[in-house]
Amino acid sequence: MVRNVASTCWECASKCGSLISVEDDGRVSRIVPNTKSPVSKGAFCVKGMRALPEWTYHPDRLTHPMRRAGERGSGRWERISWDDALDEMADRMAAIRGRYGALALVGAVSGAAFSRGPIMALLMRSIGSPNWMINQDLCGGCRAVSDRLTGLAMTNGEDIEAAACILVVGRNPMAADPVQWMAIKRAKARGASVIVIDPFRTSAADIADLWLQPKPGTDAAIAMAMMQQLIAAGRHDADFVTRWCTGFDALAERVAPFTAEHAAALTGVPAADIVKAAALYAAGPSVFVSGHGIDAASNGVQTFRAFHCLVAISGNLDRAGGNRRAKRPAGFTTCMDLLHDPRFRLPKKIELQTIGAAQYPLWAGPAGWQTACHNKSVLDAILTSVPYPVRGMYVSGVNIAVMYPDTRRTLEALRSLDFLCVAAHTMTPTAAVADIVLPKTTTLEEEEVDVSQTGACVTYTAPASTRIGEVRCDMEIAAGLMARMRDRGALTAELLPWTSQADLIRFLIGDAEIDQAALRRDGFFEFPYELGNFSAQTFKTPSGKIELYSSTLADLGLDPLPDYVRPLYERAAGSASAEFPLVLQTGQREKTYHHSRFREQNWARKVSPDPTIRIHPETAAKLGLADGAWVVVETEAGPAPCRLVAEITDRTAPGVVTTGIGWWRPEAASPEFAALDININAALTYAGPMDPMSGSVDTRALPCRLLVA
Ligand SMILES: Nc1nc2c(c(=O)[nH]1)N[C@H]1C(S)=C(S)[C@@H](COP(=O)(O)OP(=O)(O)OC[C@H]3O[C@@H](n4cnc5c(=O)[nH]c(N)nc54)[C@H](O)[C@@H]3O)O[C@H]1N2
Ligand SMILES: Nc1nc2c(c(=O)[nH]1)N[C@H]1C(S)=C(S)[C@@H](COP(=O)(O)OP(=O)(O)OC[C@H]3O[C@@H](n4cnc5c(=O)[nH]c(N)nc54)[C@H](O)[C@@H]3O)O[C@H]1N2
Ligand code: SF4
Ligand SMILES: [Mo]
Repeated sequence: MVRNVASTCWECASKCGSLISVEDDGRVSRIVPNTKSPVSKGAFCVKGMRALPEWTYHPDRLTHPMRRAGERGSGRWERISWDDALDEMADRMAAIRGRYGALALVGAVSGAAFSRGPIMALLMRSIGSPNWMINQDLCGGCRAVSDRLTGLAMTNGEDIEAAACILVVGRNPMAADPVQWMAIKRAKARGASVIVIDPFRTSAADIADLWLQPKPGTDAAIAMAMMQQLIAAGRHDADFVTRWCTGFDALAERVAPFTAEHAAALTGVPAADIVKAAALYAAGPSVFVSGHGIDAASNGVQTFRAFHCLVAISGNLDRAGGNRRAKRPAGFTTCMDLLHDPRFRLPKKIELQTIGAAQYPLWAGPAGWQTACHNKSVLDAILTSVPYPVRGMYVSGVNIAVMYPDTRRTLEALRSLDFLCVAAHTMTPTAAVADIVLPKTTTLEEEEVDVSQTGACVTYTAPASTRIGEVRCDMEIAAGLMARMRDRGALTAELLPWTSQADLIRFLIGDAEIDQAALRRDGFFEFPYELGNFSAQTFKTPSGKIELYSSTLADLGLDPLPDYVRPLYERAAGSASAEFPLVLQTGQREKTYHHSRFREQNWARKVSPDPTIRIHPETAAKLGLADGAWVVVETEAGPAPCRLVAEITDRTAPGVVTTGIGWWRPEAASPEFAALDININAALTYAGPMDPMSGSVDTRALPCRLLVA
């Protein structure tokens, strides 16, 4: 008898509602979208439908713990029991802790949005180390820092359904977020206007009423000009500004020189289009849909500050058709809440030693967004012992070797550790250099409860499939390690009090008024919330208001007002040189893959067999490049070249070349599985320059050149 389970796909942050068919043997045979989900409304993607079950039941799935049996990266492993794996992990971590101190141990995950984030953070804190790495400096770091500084708390709360105007900036929803993409298409069909700002002609640009194609990294000038237009025409929301914002006069003065003509000169977008964009946006309600295209950049926080101030002065915060602030049922603890909860913290003097907290206090350490480390500084610490030695690492939920810039240096750092343990689903380039590899559950085998902003409801992910082999989830691994560190007298504090995922979920739900039977039956539970309750749900800034002028930035000696900061390729001395004349964009999402995941799957490799780089016909002609030819890509500051396949298309601008991310080949013979060859991060530097507010480096707008391979 087939069992039907309502669940939520957790393969990405879109959190689509799913209906899962489970066979008698406990295996999942079918996954379809749940049209009743208020989050996704029937949206879904091939990763959730096909890649996730194939990953779960793939013959290459890691099914038992393994210990390295040869040199690092030799590919020789021996099967060991969980007891042996956890005992060895505890012995080696306790030894490092004894010799160098707890701070020499670091955890690594992708971020705090999944429960494995706080589990890792609280595990490391219990051991006495505030150090855990997240890859968010390469992801949504700039928007998060800006959002917090400005006081909006609006990430993911786009109310596209009720918007009259949708402003899409640096986002490719068709590939990255089907929930958003379906919502935009529905809004468009009912007559909403769509503005897209993107150097690349995306599918969203194809359906837009207005497509602005700026030079990469120049978007802040458009936002500044849109504010200038609104303020000059008196079309900003003066009541909202007076009641809830500080620093409006200073902002008005700052944006005054940003006439449409001035912005046009900076961005290459016609002034008339900027005027039109401002007029469409002013006739709201308008929703700002932003993406990675303007994040992960050394001017990223200032770019987001400009757009966030635009949202604020137009009164589009927390109103129907605007950007909703984060909501949760009273009594519910989110993963982010857990990280900041004083009951689960180390003493401040220890947390202040978090790697990177001194240089980037808005990002790393106790006052940082997710309290994590600054990643690049951790890699430096491993290689140089500055500010102190880092000798051991436990990685779960991130493929560091492929996804961080400068693959060679990242691998060098990982290989030089005294101890590295990696939890993964298949052998990855990161796991390949570990001492111990642990087999992880997939999200078909795990239970998660979370709050979705998109649908303002609690979502439930059911452990639908029976587990394959001896796989364990993060909470179980952490609990096993906690017990062993306790036995060895190697715990500083008891900050991870749960021993099962069910315990943790009970804690997160707390005393929130949630019908848990309905949540588990339907895969979601909607809760009532209020919009615009600014007196009750206050702004978390020093002034208690939305800070157009940021007092925190002023205190740190940084620019308290948003501004246009030129992109790297215009800032670097001698760039735009004959040597590196092109501008490289990385990270463009593909429907088939999630970052470096699913590369072992034949169907995906058929759809997308090789990493491509998109080149305008004029640029290709100048370089004598043919469609389908392998090209060598070098960036000006990058450590080494990589190889990609030329795809000639007029969707990109002349001189701007665009590639994806996450390439490696599981079947490749080298220990790095081709991550040093066809992975764009092999050609990128992680050295900076860095955003002074978030510590992010540029993963786009990089001076580069192409050579025929
Ligand atoms: N299928 C799939 N979906 C995913 C992922 C995946 O790997 N695969 N990853 C998920 C994750 S973690 C993330 S962070 C998101 C990322 O997804 P998105 O936020 O959509 O980010 P990107 O695809 O990197 O880039 C979006 C757009 O930004 C544009 N862009 C580049 N530079 C600039 C610029 O200077 N200005 C402007 N205005 N636009 C620019 C690019 O041309 C691109 O069209 O996707 C998520 N969804
Ligand atoms: N140059 C460049 N670099 C980038 C980007 C870019 O645009 N350009 N994008 C950046 C962005 S936005 C992001 S979010 C990062 C993504 O970087 P990663 O988070 O490293 O990307 P994934 O490939 O999804 O890696 C997940 C890995 O964790 C393992 N894993 C262990 N436990 C779990 C689990 O419980 N669930 C899952 N799903 N996996 C687990 C998986 O086996 C897999 O190997 O890359 C960043 N790097
Ligand atoms: S977009 Fe795809 S991978 Fe992401 S939650 Fe939805 S179905 Fe899963
Ligand atoms: Mo991301």
